[in-house]
Amino acid sequence: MEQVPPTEAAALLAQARRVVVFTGAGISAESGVPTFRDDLTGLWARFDATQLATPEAFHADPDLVWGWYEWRRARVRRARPNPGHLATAAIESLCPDTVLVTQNVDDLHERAGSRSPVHLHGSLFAPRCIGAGAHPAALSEPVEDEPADPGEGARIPPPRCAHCGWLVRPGVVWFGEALPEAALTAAVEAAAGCDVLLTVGTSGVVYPAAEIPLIAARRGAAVIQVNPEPTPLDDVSAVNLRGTAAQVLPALVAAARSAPR
Ligand code: BV8
Repeated sequence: MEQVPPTEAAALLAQARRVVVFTGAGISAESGVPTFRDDLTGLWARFDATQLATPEAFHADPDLVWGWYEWRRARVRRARPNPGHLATAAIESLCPDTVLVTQNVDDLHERAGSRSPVHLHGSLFAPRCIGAGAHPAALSEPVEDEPADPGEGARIPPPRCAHCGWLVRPGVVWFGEALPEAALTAAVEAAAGCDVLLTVGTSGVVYPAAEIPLIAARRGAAVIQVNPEPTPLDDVSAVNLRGTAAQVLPALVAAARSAPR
């Protein structure tokens, strides 16, 4: 794929009628939220995320897995959206027909002002019971005298469903589980119809989510990648902006605002 000079990225974005922004864990890294590539610590150090984020891990040791998600939820609650999240929300104003598709389970896009991100892998803030009813479960809100952070490696017994008594599980998509059909359909349709797909902070290795930028490229969209490291998406990207989300995205949006439309 011919590499277009970075200054062209702003022109591509300015002239786009339909935009998809596709984000991964990297966009939340500068908010202090660990990515999936980061090594796990504490009790979880002997695992990698792809082993813990599975139904088998939860079945084998619900306290260990629920503790990991409570620790992650506490990290996200303490985090703030970074300039990368804010610039992503600004793109939605620059180009009204923008669809934000995220693989992330945090709520930093929403807290940065993005209207309705498509969450392909669910949310840390939507636990549900494992019973047939998949009843939504209330989150344990942090109370003043409780430690804001349950501590790395905390084993925490998952709550029980108030409706049916089954265990409550995180409301995320684990490895080996199907993605929510409506979210995946919306993401595929947006990718198939966009002029520009901006992919930010993803290693592009987890499927079927990793298919989204490829669908856009196959349908002739210009893919712009923001990532400090090379990824499998380098080959389909018209522009590879080697840098971090918080550094690159605000500059890209500012340049797009002043570029001819
Ligand atoms: C499924 C939620 C089938 C949980 C996650 C082919 C087709 C279909 C499936 C497969 C397939 N091949 C293999 C599979 C199986 C599997 C898979 O893809 N495995 C991988 C490991 C090979 N896929 C699945 O299991 C999926 N389900 O296929 O079901 C099915 C169908 C019908 C019925 C039943 C079953 C489900 C996958 C979803 C798993 N859940 N998250 C949780 O969060 O706990 S995945 C999780 O990891 C993320 O959500 C994300 O999607 C993925 C990768 O993370 P990234 O976001 O890319 O982040 P990562 O850490 O990897 O990389 C960070 C990047 O950011 C790096 O590139 C780094 O350079 C960059 N970066 C760092 N700092 C910055 C930065 N960039 C910018 N700025 C910075 N500051």
